[in-house]
Amino acid sequence: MTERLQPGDALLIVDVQVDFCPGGALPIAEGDRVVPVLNRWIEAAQAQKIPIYASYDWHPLGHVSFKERGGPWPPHCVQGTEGARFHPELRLPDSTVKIAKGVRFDQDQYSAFDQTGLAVRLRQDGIKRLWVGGLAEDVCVLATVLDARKEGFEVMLIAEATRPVTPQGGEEARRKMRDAGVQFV
Ligand code: VGL
Ligand code: ZN
Repeated sequence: MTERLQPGDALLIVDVQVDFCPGGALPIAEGDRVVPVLNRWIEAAQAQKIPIYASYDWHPLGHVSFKERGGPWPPHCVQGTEGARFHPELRLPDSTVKIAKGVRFDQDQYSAFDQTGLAVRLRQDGIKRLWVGGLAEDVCVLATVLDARKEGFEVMLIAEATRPVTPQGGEEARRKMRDAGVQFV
């Protein structure tokens, strides 16, 4: 695993938050299982001075994606709440670059690239290839990975470090990602 990380790589961790794990407001089956896997990747990245980026869903109260506004989701990852925190066992170093998303009042942002400027920052940091894990595979991981490919980054999806909202959604997401040139590891 470590010998495959190389200069120009980065680790991108998508939305590993309390609300997306069992017991949370929008729980994904086995969502918490990605945490120990990602911790190993975090350790490897740090050992090789590979930068780490972590996105987080950060919705205002009454967000447009919530059912109360006609959106598809129960309220989740509301700014400042316990559920919006990173999973307590995820060992993100202080040097992690964090990306807030889902903050707009008028639309959702599934992708960590959507109107965040992330592609610019990654290019400034000399990043060419992203190792990606997190939640959910068929929602925000999918959207993030497809945008990463559109922006010209190579993408390595860490299969054991992600879980879908639904199994069928996961299958479809993996097909779309494969078609977009994502490598699965
Ligand atoms: C997500 C549903 C709603 C995600 C975010 O991070 O995958 N899913 N908001
Ligand atoms: Zn959300």
